[in-house]
Amino acid sequence: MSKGTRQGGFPFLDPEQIHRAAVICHRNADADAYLSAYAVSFLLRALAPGCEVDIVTPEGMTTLTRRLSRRFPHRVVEESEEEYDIFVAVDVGDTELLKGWLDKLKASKGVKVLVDHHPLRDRDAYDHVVVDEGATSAAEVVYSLFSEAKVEVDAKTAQALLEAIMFDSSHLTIAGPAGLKAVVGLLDSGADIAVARRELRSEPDYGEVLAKLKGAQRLKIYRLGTWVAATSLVGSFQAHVARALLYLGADVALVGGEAEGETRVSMRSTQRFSGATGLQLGTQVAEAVAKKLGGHGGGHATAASFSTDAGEEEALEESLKTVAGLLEAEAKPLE
Ligand SMILES: [Mn+2]
Repeated sequence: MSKGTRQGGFPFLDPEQIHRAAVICHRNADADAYLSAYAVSFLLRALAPGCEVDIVTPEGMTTLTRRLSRRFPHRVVEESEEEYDIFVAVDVGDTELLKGWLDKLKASKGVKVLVDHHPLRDRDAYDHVVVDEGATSAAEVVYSLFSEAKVEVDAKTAQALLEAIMFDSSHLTIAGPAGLKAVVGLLDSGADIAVARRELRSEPDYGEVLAKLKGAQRLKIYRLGTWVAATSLVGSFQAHVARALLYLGADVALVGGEAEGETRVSMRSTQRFSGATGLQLGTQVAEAVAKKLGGHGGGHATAASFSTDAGEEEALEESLKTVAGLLEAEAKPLE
């Protein structure tokens, strides 16, 4: 297949018309978003030699991503006045996470493509979508574009995709058949799994460490029927603390705290809890409590958060009450 006449698949326009491209990550880009974008950039430059690619990270990137971006360097912009011939959004989920770039996308005549593994939302924002909700990472979906386009992955890009897949699959623990097959292909292309493990290891962030230990110190334990709930209060890193409480064995963890004049509550539950109860923390707890107390929130079945002007004690109590109500149980504190 000649590159100039490639039709139907990615990038969905004549590569000769691609001079400027923007590959957009979700806000505060994580490793899957950035490294997937890095690989999409390689693919675009292979299909349209000479095209210039910006990776866009609205509102920056996480600490780990910033470190990985030094290993996998690329031109990165948070904002830009450029005109682009093509926009490729990767790993974004909700278009809300594109931040200011959603308006830019809407206003542009460029071709808009979504490459993702999140449930498809706001289909209308894009001209073309390549979405596989069964994939554990956006990187797996990006990898499939290479074989479709018959472009070989070089060793560096293979390494980037491998690290993205490992990051989003808890080091392959939850990777599915497609993810594992992609991993084998990437290893064949020269990626190194030992290097990937090392590069994904984070230096401890002592702010986070102290928040987790304080969170454990202030822990309250409740029985909700046969389930165990844990609650705590910390000024920051509420999501990290909630996840840490699951590691300690809680089935569901609710962690609140006040910062910058508002209260934030993060919640996490185990897959086992979610599977057995069908309880959706995002819609049934975070969204519902935020609506009741005034504020906004949402999230997934096992991970959600909300913010409100109500006090932290009240917000946490209301969250616990809501979980208990949905389980038709009474929250019994354990001393
Ligand atoms: Mn992802």
